[in-house]
Amino acid sequence: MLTLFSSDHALHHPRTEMADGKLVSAVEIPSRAELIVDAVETARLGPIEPPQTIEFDTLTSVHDARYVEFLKEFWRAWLDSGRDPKVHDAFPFVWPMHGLRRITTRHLDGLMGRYSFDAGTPMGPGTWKAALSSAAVARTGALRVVEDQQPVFSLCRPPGHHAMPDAFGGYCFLNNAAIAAQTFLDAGSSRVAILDVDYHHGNGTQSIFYNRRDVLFISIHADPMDEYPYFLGHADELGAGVGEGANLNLPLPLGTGWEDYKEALALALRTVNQSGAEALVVSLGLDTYEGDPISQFRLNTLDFVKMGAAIRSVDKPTLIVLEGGYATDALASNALAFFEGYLGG
Ligand code: SP5
Ligand code: ZN
Repeated sequence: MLTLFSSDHALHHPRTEMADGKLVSAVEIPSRAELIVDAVETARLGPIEPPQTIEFDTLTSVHDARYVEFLKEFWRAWLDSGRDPKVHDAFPFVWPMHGLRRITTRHLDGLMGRYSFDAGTPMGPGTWKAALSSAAVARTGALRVVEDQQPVFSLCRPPGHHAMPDAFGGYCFLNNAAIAAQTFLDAGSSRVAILDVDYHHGNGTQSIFYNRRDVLFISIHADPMDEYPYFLGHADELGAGVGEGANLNLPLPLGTGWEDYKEALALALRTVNQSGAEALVVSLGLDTYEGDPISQFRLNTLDFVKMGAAIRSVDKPTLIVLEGGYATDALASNALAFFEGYLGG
């Protein structure tokens, strides 16, 4: 199996994040990707290649152009506005909630609020370049699936599935899975399915395609009544307009283990199989692991073998896109376990 990877991911290296009323150590850190790429190499899963460059127009096929421009110019604007260049992690702290106006201000704090939805996603000097490389890894992955008619692993970092059409959050800036799905459509697929197995609901991916029927979005995740991102990912969100019926959320209780998870996965896979989709994008989060530091599902390493095998039963051109997963001591073995199951040992 081909793996796509860009060392530019390391340009995004947050040190802190906001949690529990404190600045705590960031969990979405470069070692995540390094551990996985080392494991792919050591296990000889196949070639590891860098992505092609990605065009601005590709990004704006799923994101608002002014949002992308904001990301691109952010650090320059931070410095130009006289902020301390030694401050490594920038956070928004004010948002245009209902009753306030969703305008793009001159002041950077207003702009940051306009283009984000949480305070848990640090931005630094290299964030844009890293996010751009991650999107390129996803897009090139989809192109290679089309070209080679073989499954491909896009080892994306930073992750993407929380990134909204016009807002960053959840450690995500550009929606890699959405860019991959759009790439399949642009390459001739009439319909694409996205299966999101990250522990957290993929609110960004859902939002991008919510009014469309050419992309089916299916997500298995911790019940947002009890878990981030709280405000999307509930079972009654079915899609809207012509997209009604093309969105399926399967929220599960905190503490869910494989016995219950596999039932939801079976339903999700039946739905993919019956969808008429001509390609599959898997948003692979490894944060469903029992030892994940910010998550509360109970899958173990052997369960990832079963997950990989189950997903492989889908007979469609498939791209696997990395999302979350923060248990650095187990990321390599969990990723390899998934691919052991997926590639058939
Ligand atoms: C891609 C992805 O997995 N993003 C996840 C974003 C989660 N952000 C909220 C994290 C809140 C963690 N709070 C943990 C408290 C532990 N005491
Ligand atoms: Zn996650």
